[in-house]
Amino acid sequence: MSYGSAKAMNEELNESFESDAIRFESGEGGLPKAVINNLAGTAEVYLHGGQVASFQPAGAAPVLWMSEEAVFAPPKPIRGGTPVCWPWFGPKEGFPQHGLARNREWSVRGTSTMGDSSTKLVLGLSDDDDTRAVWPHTFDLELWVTVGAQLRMDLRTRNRGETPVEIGGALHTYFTVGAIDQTTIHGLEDCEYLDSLAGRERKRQEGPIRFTGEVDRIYLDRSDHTEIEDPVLQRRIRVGKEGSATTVVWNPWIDKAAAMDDFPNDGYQTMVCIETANAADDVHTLAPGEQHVLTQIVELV
Ligand code: TA6
Repeated sequence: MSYGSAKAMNEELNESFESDAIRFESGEGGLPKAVINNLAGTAEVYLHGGQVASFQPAGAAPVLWMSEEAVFAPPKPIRGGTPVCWPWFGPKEGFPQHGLARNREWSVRGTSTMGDSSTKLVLGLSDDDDTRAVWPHTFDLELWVTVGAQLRMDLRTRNRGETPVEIGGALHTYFTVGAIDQTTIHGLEDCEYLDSLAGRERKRQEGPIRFTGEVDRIYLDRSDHTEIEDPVLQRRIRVGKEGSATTVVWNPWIDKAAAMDDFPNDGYQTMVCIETANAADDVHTLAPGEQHVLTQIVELV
């Protein structure tokens, strides 16, 4: 995006949507972003990919992790925050991994201040010739981002076609931790999972999750939340969810981190992904006109 067009776009967006708590400006790579700042918290959301890039409750350290080597150049997805994986999670023969939503520009559909003084931003993506060439369906997708002491993301899919459509995906959130080898994930004890490092072999989680190597698992998890225990940053992050029966846990560890060009070699030490998903068999078949909402709620507890 050229500087001139980005400047004009931000001026137009601010004319329509700016308030005391939200404004639009050029971010990394000159890409347009919403900057949300209210008494309870701050966040930045890029229109590219409809991607929350940061979240920080008032008085706390940043909660989301962003790669220092992230590339802000469409169509490459931004490495950090919450990439929106949709309408599928993971690899799909002949299609882009994690779907088509995270490498396209979303539009701003509205902003509002909620009763509790949190700030809500609504972004939208609907089908066009380009998306239909990749995935031949008519849809409307909205991401509602609500920022306060919590970060709430609601991903709402509506099937606007004449035939049923199968929808999967994930809110693929990267969290900052002080040290991965001292981090514990609670809430998935005794849960079955598919081990993506072993051909999605079905296994069972013994006790809380700790990290001594690469972890890439789809937990068949119907509970409503997990928690990240971080003794280094002396905090616990609660990751609540609705509309999801699978939770993905991922840390690339040394070799996978070194293999990614937009990920620092030592970046694995201070991040973990907890992804609120509709992955594997946890997909939704929507009749024409039907909708599905996938929700993730992040807060310090
Ligand atoms: O969420 C885990 C995962 O599916 C891993 O297998 C890894 O591929 C990660 O997503 C990141 O995928 P990306 O396409 O963003 O590099």
